[in-house]
Amino acid sequence: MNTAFAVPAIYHNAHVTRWVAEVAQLCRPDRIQWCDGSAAEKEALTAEAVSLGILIPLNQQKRPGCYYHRSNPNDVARVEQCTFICTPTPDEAGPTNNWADPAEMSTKLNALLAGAMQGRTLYVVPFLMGPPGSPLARVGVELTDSIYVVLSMGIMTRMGCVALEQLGDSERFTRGIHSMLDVNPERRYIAHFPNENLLISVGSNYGGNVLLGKKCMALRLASHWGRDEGWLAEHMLILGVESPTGDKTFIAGAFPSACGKTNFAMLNPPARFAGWKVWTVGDDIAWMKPGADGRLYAINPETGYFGVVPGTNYKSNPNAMECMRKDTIFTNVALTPDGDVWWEGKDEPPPAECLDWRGQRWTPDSKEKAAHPNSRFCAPMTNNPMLAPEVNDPAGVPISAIIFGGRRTNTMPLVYQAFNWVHGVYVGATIGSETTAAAVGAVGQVRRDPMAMLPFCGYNMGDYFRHWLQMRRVIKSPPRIFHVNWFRKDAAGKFLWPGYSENMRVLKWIVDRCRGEANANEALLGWVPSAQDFDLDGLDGFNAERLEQAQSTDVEEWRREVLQQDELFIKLYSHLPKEIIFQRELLIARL
Ligand code: OXD
Ligand code: MN
Repeated sequence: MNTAFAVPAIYHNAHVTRWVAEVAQLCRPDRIQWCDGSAAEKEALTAEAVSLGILIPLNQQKRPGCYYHRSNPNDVARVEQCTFICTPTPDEAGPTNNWADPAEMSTKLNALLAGAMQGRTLYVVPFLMGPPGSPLARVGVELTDSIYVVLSMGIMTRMGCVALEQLGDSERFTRGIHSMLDVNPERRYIAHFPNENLLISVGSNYGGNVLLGKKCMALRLASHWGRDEGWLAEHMLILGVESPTGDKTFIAGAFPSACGKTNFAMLNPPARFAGWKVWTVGDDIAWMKPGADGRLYAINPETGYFGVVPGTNYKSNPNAMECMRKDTIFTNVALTPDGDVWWEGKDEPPPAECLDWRGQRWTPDSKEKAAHPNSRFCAPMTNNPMLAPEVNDPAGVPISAIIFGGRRTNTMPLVYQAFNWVHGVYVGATIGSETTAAAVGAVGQVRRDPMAMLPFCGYNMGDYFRHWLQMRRVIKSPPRIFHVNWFRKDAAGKFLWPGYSENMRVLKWIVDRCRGEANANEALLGWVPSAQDFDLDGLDGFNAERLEQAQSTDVEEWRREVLQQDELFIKLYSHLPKEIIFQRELLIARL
């Protein structure tokens, strides 16, 4: 090994160094950089990224520490058709995943990786998912040829020495290999090898495909670990609601991509709720394990937000706006002449001219959007004014409620509570949402997205439902389960519910239900609030009648809904737990 490959002392784990040498031999980088996660390293890497044109510094007076990145226009979202679960049999991956034979996929990817890093640097990026010392935390090492990935991993994870310390001499770490290759959709694969605890991602440089700690490890691989070890790895936000008397209630929530999950995780209570606070623990992923007291405890494995930018403003998400004021990497938004960023839905009106996400001149008359609909900000969670102090607690936070939701123009009421855990699992298993720009594909169609995990569950979804059902046995005090829909419209096409900070009213009812302080009526779908139980005070243009409309159950729409569920159930038939089918029967009987 030449001196450029000399290993720093902190890399004393022989399993890591041996594997890096193997991968280097295959990919043949010019250099290896062993990352330590220090501030000096970040500064040097940032300077290098700027000199290479990968990052453009933004106006440092306005946005200190902020940088701008444009992706390849062919590489702007997760690509589910290129995402593979490589289990020994297709049945294990299930019909909702793309399966590939592990040996065949390995051969194909090794051929693509051979010599792929010539002329490039291989960065060794050790990272820790979860608070140091947490029994739930896991270590990964990503080997990548992208500086953008290294800098983003530095924001999204506990990166560097802290991960190596947690790992010690253990060989138990997730191995992740990433090469951009030539960023060609024809050679784009995001492959998961659960049995080898291995991830290989090639041909992309888009966050969801390449920040391997996130969707790939913390959801697709971790869902396997959760199943085998009796815990849950979920596509969920975690928030804490603090009452004026200081009581805190922690809630997890699953919403399909781009349903306003980050907004909800950072909700600012409206004036009506003086003295109430909402704290963010996480905005995307929750790892949840039963504690000794019989409750479910959750950690956020991440340390940053990789959120959708368009539509974010001081009304929809003031805390996210604060997050983006410093030390943030923006990708694919628009660049203004004064070195700031702009996007559709920002508070300020469009600039007279700017450069769009492709780098082309844009004016308000342009037909195309200035920012890509899936443009992102990547910001450290410590920028969030409402970051929960418990976020680094190795024990996690006790979860009192789980909320499922989707983007539905009709059918789904504003809020209802499942009758019990099994019913709640059915409610989560059947969520549907109208598709958005977060993934490649058609926009606006209802897609079944069980527990918002359709693109992220690394094994057979039928078995995943069974695992959820079985978890009831080990959680003595299970969280209450709710379903919400902020997006229902009236006959005139107007949103029924004002949403945004007013979602606090729904949250308040949920918190009160968990604490045994609010009544509910038994309805067709579950327990629902009556107008007396639901705080409507000071809500402009939303009254008890509007609430009734937002809460109404249209039996015809529900007949259609139940029939649509069949599509998923038939697909999963051979693995579908009978409890799910019984719950559907019970619902049909109630209808
Ligand atoms: C995400 C997603 O980027 O869910 O978080 O697509
Ligand atoms: Mn997500």
